[in-house]
Amino acid sequence: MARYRLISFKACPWVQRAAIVLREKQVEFDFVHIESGNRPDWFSGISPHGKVPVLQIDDGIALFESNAIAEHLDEAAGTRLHPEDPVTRAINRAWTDYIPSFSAATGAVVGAPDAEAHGKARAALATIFGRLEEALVRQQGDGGPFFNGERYSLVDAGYAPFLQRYLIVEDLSGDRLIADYPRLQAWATALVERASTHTFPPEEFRGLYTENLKKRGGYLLQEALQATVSADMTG
Ligand SMILES: N[C@@H](CCC(=O)N[C@@H](CS)C(=O)NCC(=O)O)C(=O)O
Repeated sequence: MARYRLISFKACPWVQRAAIVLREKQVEFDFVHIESGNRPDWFSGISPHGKVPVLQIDDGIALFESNAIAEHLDEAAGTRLHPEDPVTRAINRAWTDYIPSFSAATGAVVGAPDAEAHGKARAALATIFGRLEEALVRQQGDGGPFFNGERYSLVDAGYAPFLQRYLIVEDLSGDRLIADYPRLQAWATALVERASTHTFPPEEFRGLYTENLKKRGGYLLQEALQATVSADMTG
């Protein structure tokens, strides 16, 4: 069995996607957590884009890009997560290709500097949520809770980190857009409840992620995060 090392920033959603696939496949691996602002010299030698995740196999080959890593692991280890039917598989790949758009849209809602920009970002996110809701209705039929219904897939592994973060943002802000999209809400909940989603205990991760949100600033969470800063200072 190959030996896997996953080079990581602790709160990176793309790293988490790779880690989820490793956990779903029950493949043993070691995390090597590094810091964005303090990269070891060897990192530039194995990461052509200077990004994490990198999956090192047997101290030799180093794979990069979370989607390529997920696809490789699906072929190389354990039971396939991709559906067998070629058309369904293509649909799944189309929706994993959509993850960067989804991530950018949730990021825009969090990072919008003022009320006007936030309103626009929220409307754009609602359109994306609507598209995903339709896709879930088509893929799940009467089933669920995962993207294709009962069987967990690479689409689930890809969206889980972003839906987990988005639910934390909604929790902090009290702005519950996802509730208008029942399939999406149920999918997000099922993913957060799944053990493989979590690299850190949920409360610890919430703390890590909240620190990142504080650094990002942004109109939506200004008040909520101000309240946590005050609580930190008094408690
Ligand atoms: N498309 C890449 C995105 C990876 C990515 O953006 N990773 C971030 C951390 S979450 C990164 O390493 N950014 C470079 C930096 O922070 O300097 C993937 O899917 O692996």
